[in-house]
Amino acid sequence: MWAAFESRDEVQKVRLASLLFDLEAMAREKQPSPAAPAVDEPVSSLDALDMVRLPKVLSAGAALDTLDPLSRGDRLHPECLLRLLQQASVALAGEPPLLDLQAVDELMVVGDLHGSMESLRLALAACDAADRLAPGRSLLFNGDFVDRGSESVEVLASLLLLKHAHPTSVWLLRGNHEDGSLATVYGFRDEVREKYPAHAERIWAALLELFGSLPVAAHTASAFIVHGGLPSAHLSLQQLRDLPPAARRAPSVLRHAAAAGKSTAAEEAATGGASTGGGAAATGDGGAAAEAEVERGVALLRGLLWSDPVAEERGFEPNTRRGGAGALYGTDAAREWLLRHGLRHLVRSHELVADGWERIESGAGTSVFTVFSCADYPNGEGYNRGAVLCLARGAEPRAVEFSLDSGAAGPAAGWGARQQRSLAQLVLSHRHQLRETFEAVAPGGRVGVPEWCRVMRTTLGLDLEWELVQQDLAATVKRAAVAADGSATLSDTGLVDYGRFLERIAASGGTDGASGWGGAPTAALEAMHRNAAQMMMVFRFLDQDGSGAVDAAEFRAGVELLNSRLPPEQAMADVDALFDSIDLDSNGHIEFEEFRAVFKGVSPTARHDGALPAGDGEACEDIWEDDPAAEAC
Ligand SMILES: [Mn+2]
Repeated sequence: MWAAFESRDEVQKVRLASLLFDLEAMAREKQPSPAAPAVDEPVSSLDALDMVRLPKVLSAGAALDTLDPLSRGDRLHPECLLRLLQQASVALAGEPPLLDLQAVDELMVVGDLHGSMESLRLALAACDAADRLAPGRSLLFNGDFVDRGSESVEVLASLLLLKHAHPTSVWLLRGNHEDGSLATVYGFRDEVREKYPAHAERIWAALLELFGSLPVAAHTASAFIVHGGLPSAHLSLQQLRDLPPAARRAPSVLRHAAAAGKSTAAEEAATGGASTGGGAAATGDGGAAAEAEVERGVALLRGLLWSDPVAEERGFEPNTRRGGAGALYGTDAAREWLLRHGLRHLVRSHELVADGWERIESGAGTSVFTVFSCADYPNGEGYNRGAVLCLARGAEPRAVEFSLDSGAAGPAAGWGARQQRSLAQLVLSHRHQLRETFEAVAPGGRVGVPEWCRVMRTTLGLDLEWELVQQDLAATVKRAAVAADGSATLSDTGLVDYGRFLERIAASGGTDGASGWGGAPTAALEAMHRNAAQMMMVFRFLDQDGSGAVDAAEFRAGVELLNSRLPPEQAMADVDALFDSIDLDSNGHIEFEEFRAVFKGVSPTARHDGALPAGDGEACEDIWEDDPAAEAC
């Protein structure tokens, strides 16, 4: 049931990723970065002592020997990591975008790993392939190696070492998180910076190169394997074989048509400077046509990596759940496509499923499998099993499940604290809207459970199984009756007191419990609160010198950039009023604490005196609703 919640989170992250994209481009225009230092500072000898080194000439045996120390938590020496990334990029880029695995007798497919070394270890054990592979067997990792978990570097390095040791029986496909923009907002880039502070920029550049060298799909005699799925009915295997190399090399597939038209170079620079060759194509006479072809290739990639199946006959629809990236494809769409290509199974990953795998029957003997191999996703906080899928010639696909034996409470024990917190935040940021809606449907202050669920579902736009969380979130009112003999009985009215429910959420939603909003928030502040994550990122970004303050000019430039991406009627007006309302001490700078106060809701009463017109907040909200990824698809 948390899939809906996760995908909501993902929509926000996608928006954040494309926003960051533009902000980075903006900052570069404003303030060209100084030339990178030619030589990295050496890693201190003390640090280096503990680090795992790879021989210059890496044998298969030496590569496999390195898996153990990595799984024990040892760190690869930065120079060795760089060399591994660079060598792997060359090797992977030499493979076609569509891998032809028809000759493989048994293919084990591993799904999303998301930075979990323990899940990788269990997945390899489930594949019975920890260090060797029998002839005729292959191992395919179906993308999303990085992000969300804290061991993304080690997971990726392990996969590259496995690939190095078994170049013709280990296969790596690109996932939507093997993406410069997405991995910047989902934590992988921070992990690299934290683990390799002195080498982070060089390693990041090598990682972007690696992302752009990964193949994107594979097929056996009976199955098509890709991270997300089918972007449209028109997809053909030939189209994949013909994917323009420059499109495949794109360090991010999230770039949208508007930005691409403006400045491919700025975009490349924004994601870390990996050269894609797309810029070179633009210099010739057929430059525009070549660039358009690359754009189409990138859009195709985005569709392959981001699409999701639905278990209904629905053809193709825009994938609103993912902020518009990729498509939703129905069982009819999958069946028709598979039959047309003489295939039976579509094997994809990309979605959390409770047992680590899921099969959607799509009719006429065809099916869509989801394989997700990160157990207790994300980062050990969830409760799901992981699985791998075995595709053997002449046999039905077979899943092998595994779970992290944490011994902790299972899924029935309740929600993860993180999910509870996120949900409280979400309700808090829609408090006014919820109250209005409740009042409209049930003016008396109490609402029936089905109606409560409906209002929550539609107002928050979150397709959660609200019936299951209702009792936890908003218990029904109990009525005590005292009989003549003095005995008391408690009866359930079946009604939720929505006023009390919203008050309780307000009290618990603030990070320090008691403060909540401190007073009646304006709708505008509420709308801004809703976008806290994005605005935080904006702040951190605008604060170029790290002084902890953003001045009015910087603020204005940021808003203007965002306005330039919006239809005029949605543009954010009255930027000065907005700035002033955040600049509480009126010193001409927005300090981080001021900024944060707005989003944390511990806003002093000065915030509620009408300085911030409601319209601004709503326009602010619209920016994020206006998703560039959606435009492009
Ligand atoms: Mn994914």
